[in-house]
Amino acid sequence: MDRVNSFKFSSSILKKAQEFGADLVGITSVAELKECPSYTAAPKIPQVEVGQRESDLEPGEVDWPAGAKSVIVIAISHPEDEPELDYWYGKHAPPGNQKLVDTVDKLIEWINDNYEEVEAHHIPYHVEKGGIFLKDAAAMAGLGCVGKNNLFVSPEYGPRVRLRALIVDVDLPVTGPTDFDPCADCEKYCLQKCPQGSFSSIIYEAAEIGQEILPGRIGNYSRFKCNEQMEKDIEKAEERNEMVKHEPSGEMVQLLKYCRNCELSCPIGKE
Ligand code: B12
Repeated sequence: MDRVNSFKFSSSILKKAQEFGADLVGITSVAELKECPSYTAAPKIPQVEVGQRESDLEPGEVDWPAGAKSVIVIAISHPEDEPELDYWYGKHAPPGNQKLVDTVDKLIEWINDNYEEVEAHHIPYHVEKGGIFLKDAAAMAGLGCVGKNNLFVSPEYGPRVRLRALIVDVDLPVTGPTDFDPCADCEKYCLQKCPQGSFSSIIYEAAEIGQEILPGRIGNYSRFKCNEQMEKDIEKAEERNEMVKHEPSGEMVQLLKYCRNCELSCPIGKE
């Protein structure tokens, strides 16, 4: 028995997360997550420079907080008819990201107020800053699966969600994984819609990476091609020079819209 009643704690946290804005919430264990495909593949997969900062962490290495036991992962829906949730406002991160940050912050504040014996940590987004692989966490927490588009896909919202997590130093009952797999019999609209052909050929072999579960499931997702599209999106934003007022800063900023074809083309979670 832990220092807190883990069943009571976990059922309260699942309820609170939804009250504070999460559309989906689940729990997985740190021990299980450490064995997941992204952790074992990342050290063997060349990384793209994604505005990469100086870091002492090796690819796939996580700066787990001391005593880390359970991951609470939340998802916030980013529906097609609310595209602005995903826009970058100059250097300001998308409003949807702010929603995720606020929800996790509120949860941690609630834990601190009600369970002072529990240590809770807000996990950063960037893996090189000690973040975790969020799609693996969401799949392990039973919120859905990792689809052929290499995105986490939920029954409720398809891949049109964004993820974030907090970690606590208490063993909690896990909520997953599930056997949900809508990609099995799908027409693979997502793979055809990528403007860069990021899924057009196998680039990672199971023997080379040392595991069967690969990017895009079968090793056909190229993060380099995908990243090229994002670079083009930045160029397009500069050409368009669409200036808007950012709230709450009040600054006039340039709007940046990244490609979302692999998620918007997915039929799952659409009526
Ligand atoms: C770095 C990064 C990028 C890089 C590289 C992407 C990559 N996959 O490598 C770039 C800039 C190219 C990028 C692009 C995009 N990204 Co990005 N990205 C990240 C980040 C920070 C880390 C991802 C990473 O390095 N993964 C590790 C590499 C080694 O693995 P992988 O390619 O994902 O492949 C693994 C999985 O597929 C896994 N897997 C496959 N099947 C199964 C089954 C099970 C059961 C499990 C557990 C795992 C598993 O195994 C593979 C390894 O062998 C995450 C946030 C985070 N902290 O997790 C966001 C994240 C993955 N990105 C996100 C999004 C939305 C995008 C884009 C749509 C761009 C956009 N408009 O925002 C594209 C889509 C790319 C795609 N189809 O995969 C979301 C995805 C949400 C979702 N529904 O899944 C995340 C989670 C951020 C967030 N806030 O929610 N991204």
